[in-house]
Amino acid sequence: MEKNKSIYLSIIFVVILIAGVFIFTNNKNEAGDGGNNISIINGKQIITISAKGGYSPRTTNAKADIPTVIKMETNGSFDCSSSLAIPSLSYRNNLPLTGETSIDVPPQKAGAKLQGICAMGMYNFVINFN
Ligand SMILES: [Cu+2]
Repeated sequence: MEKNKSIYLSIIFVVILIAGVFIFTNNKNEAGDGGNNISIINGKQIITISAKGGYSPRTTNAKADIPTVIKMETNGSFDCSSSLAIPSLSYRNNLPLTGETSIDVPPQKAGAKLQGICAMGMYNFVINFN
């Protein structure tokens, strides 16, 4: 009986640990969401997204109906997130290992959604226009 109890406690411990890691990782991904990565300069909307071991922020809520530039920032990005495709813009490019790459985006309609994805399809980001 004592043995069953310790197995039971071990299982609870592991479940709490996994839940903790999951919550922590989610919080990290949400950081920067909500328009912090957007600035408007001379009537142009600049959306900054970093590419290194994935994309950050994963979700951006942007304005519809204005000219937009996506500024991809890389910084020693040796992983495949530097190999970027944005299918709905027919965009495909190998970003420099370190640097900034501007991608011109025509004004998007409200409700439009742009998805960026790495060459192998394991990392992605989404920009929602509203
Ligand atoms: Cu990839």
